[in-house]
Amino acid sequence: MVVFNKFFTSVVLAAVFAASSVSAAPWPASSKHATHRKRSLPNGVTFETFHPASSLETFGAGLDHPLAKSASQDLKDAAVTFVTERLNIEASAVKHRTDSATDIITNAFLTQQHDNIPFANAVANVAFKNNKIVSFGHSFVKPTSIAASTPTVSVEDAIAAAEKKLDGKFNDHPPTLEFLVKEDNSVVLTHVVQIQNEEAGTWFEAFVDAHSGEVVSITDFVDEASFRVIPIERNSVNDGFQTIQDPADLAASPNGWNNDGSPTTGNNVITFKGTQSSTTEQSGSGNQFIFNFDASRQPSFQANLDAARTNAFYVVNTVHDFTYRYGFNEANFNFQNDNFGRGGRGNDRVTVSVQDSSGLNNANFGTPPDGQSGQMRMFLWDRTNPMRDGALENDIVVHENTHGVTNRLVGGGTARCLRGLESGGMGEGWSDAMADWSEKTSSAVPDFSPGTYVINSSSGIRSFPYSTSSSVNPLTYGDLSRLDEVHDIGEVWANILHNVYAALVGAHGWSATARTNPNGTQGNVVHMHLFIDSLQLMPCNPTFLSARDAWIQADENRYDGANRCTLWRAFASRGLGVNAANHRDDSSVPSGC
Ligand SMILES: *[C@@H]1O[C@H](CO)[C@@H](O)[C@H](O)[C@H]1NC(C)=O
Ligand SMILES: *[C@@H]1O[C@H](CO)[C@@H](O)[C@H](O)[C@H]1NC(C)=O
Ligand SMILES: [Ca+2]
Ligand SMILES: [Zn+2]
Repeated sequence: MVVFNKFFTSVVLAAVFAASSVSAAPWPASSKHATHRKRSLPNGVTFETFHPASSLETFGAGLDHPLAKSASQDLKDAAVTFVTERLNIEASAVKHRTDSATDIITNAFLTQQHDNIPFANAVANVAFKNNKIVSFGHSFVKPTSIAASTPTVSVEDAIAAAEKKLDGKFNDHPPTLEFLVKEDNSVVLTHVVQIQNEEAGTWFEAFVDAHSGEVVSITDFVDEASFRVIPIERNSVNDGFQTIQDPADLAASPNGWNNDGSPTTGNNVITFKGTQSSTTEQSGSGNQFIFNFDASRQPSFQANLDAARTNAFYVVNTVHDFTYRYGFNEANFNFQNDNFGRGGRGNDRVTVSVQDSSGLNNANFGTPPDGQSGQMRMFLWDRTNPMRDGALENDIVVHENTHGVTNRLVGGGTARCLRGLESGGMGEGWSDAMADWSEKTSSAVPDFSPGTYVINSSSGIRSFPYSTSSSVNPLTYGDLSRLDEVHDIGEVWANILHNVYAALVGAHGWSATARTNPNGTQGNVVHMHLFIDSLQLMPCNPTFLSARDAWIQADENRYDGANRCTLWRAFASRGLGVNAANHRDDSSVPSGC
């Protein structure tokens, strides 16, 4: 406990840690959005997970880092020293886990630790630009007690307990030993093991108390959709197929998407039905995948199945390539089998199961940590006859794929950092916002409704179209006080980002080559840079407020704050003004805007 004595004596810390003393603050019930999430598992078990509150400090043009003037210029050391000084804790309580670099910043990811054992849910991220610190996110805690560091329950017994509780099988991913902070800030020692159930489509990381054998928490890697080749900018079968020559972006996929002669399997993605050996063969040599979709027949009709596997292959590769251009690359935890020696962990291309038999009228995406494949499952929809195939509605495929992007970019590849209710809600929002971005064909910003094809209705699957009109879509930040489901919360965030996009395109115009050229000055290019950059600045389990601050700082980092007022006005127009807090709207902007 010596390590944490300073927590109790420091006055400065009262402010820094106010956010993590959950039990002490008489907050509105909705404040639990940031720190908790309830889940009901398919086997009837319910779990409420706890995620220590996180905060984000941004520093504009940057602070000098503690080692800037010393002999050691090592950013790892600088990050550790900065965190220990800022939080007034011992260096032995901080562990550097990994870092990543973009074209403008370097991010160090750290964990709280005790006896050299990392904390799973108390983490930090420090971003550097030009040798200065531009932002600091963290969820470190002041433990009330810490369990003994040597397990008294074996990992085998922990696996057995997790398999039983979560109704699945251990998947052989190597278990780890980590501390876990509970809601009362007591800290338990846990065996962390992955449990999957292929038929039920579940995939969990279980935290099993290494002294009591109890399953104390989970990470649910699967983002469920809950939705009440077609060129990427078109949406579905209804907008027409087109034969596209050589769509791979060789800057992002140097060997192309697949080899001549090979089926729908490549370095970034494999699409199949049932088992991974059931891919679609080329219809002709030279990477031809030309299948004539027949709308009058069921999805199981051979040409329709081949069209679905081909379209999903095309869309997931396209998302791989354009997000790569904006920084979701090997070193930033993307999905590829071969990383060509450019950092990060490979062997984790996206696996896409089309017409997956485990569900209907839905889709989902399982995002494990960097180095394990993302798993997309696309289902059929039975609202029409013939049924419709989710793999043939691009906004659904892009939505699912984007769960992988956001879960990997926030928190440095652990896939643990969008698991609270509010952060999980933003995960849903980003997924719709990415689909919104990818379907634009001009500087116009029409209302956007995902899921129109699968349910055969122009209203789509959300409550309101995303819109710049408050009468079409009235959602604002303040609605979080009454919403408690991730897709509902996601609608608020996606609508805010729709308005941010409109403001940026209004200010800077629109580029038709944004997907392959990130160097443009146009608004859609700026939007995607800030979208991807901000994910890398956010703390683990961000809130709407810290996410907004990350966008503002991302603009400072990349554009010297050129869009600061544009962004503030757009956020404030939907309730996220400078004085927004505790799910209460505020429309004010900083002075000078
Ligand atoms: C889709 O909706 C339209 C308009 O309501 C209807 O005419 C059409 O038959 C529907 N298609 C299917 C496949 O149900
Ligand atoms: C964008 O700029 C970078 C750096 O100047 C350059 O390497 C890259 O080729 C450019 N990309 C395009 C598509 O022009
Ligand atoms: Ca990877
Ligand atoms: Zn989703």
